[in-house]
Amino acid sequence: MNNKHSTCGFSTRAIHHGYDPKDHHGALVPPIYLSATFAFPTVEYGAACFAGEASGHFYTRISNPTLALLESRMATLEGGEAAVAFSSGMGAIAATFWTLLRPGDEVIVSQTLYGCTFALLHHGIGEFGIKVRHVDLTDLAALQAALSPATRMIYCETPANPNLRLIDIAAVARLAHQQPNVTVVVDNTYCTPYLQRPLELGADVVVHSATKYLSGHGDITAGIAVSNQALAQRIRLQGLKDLTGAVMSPQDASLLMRGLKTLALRMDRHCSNAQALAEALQVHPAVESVIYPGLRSFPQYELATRQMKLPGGMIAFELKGGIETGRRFMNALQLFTRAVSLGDAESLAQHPASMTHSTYTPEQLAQHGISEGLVRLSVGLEDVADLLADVDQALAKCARASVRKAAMAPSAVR
Ligand code: 4LM
Repeated sequence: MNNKHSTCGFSTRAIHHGYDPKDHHGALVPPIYLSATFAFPTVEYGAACFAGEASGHFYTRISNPTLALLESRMATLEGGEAAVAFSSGMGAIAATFWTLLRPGDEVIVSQTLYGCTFALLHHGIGEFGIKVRHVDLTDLAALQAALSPATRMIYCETPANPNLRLIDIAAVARLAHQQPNVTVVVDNTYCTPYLQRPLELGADVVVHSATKYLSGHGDITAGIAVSNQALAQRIRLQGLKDLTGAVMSPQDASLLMRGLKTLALRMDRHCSNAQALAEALQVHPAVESVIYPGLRSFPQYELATRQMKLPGGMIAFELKGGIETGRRFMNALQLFTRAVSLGDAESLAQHPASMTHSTYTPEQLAQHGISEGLVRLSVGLEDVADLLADVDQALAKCARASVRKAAMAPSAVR
């Protein structure tokens, strides 16, 4: 693989790393190798490939030239040695868990997680003899107390989906690595390596839903795990090859590489649009509270500025009047699309408690800091003036509805 850009900047590597048109008939865009299987020159060579003694592609569930190029790009962008491509974020997360955890092990996970990751822990690995312990990882004393000789993994999202709580990756990794055999895994979906690089802060594995910002156009489901050579190889040969089989398709790898070329540009725009919207929401009289790492009112503002290059494109907020007003707001949006997922060019709005996090019971939602009234915005790439206008008209509609409702209430009639 061509590595002549390995010392270049982030965007140059996102566009060029590992590829030279000269090696591919001058093709500017890397070819898509659709082949599921690969010819062996001899039976002996085939056997050596299977024994791990010869390099070369032999079956796409294990490796493929298009996937290999994507993986090398993701590895360099995350500051890791190797990456493994999956057919979804959940594929990457499940394969990492199944590879690294065994019955009798304990995994310490942060309080708030994406709904299906939470479900995988509780209905998946939690039912196979692996103990799952939710710990407030912002409290290092609580983490210290929770660590035991059986702890094999610490897993977190930072910022967390959907309430944007941050975990100090360097502090958690330092504490975790005082004990042997603890792997720190960080879901970096909300940030991407352009905003935050957990491996450089001491984490061992980074996982992604590449369905989101990395691909950026809402047209694939994909996942990635990035780590050192040894761990990535274990995740590939156990988690991917045998335990899940959740391999990315070569076509999706090509679309994902196209997305990576504009990742830095897109993230800058997502962040500047989100900052403007968060500031506008914060001063609006209909709004109860806004959670956005770029606001000085954000409780972990200092950690956000230290750990993240920019505050990201996701906002969570509550309206006065709670979820009823929140529903009216979301139904009144005209430019924002009512949809789950995030990181697309289109701005999206959704209700975590009844959608992405409906895998939590109402008690678990309260316990894990996901309030019923929370509205989540994935701020897209549209013109910020149009986004502000849409939010403003939707807020005006729900405020008018609240005034009407108050006027019709029996106490007002009297
Ligand atoms: C959503 N999220 O929030 P796949 N990790 C994080 C995520 O937000 C997601 C996944 C993993 C949403 C999907 C509907 C932090 C997904 C899972 O969907 O399996 O690629 O990623 O809206």
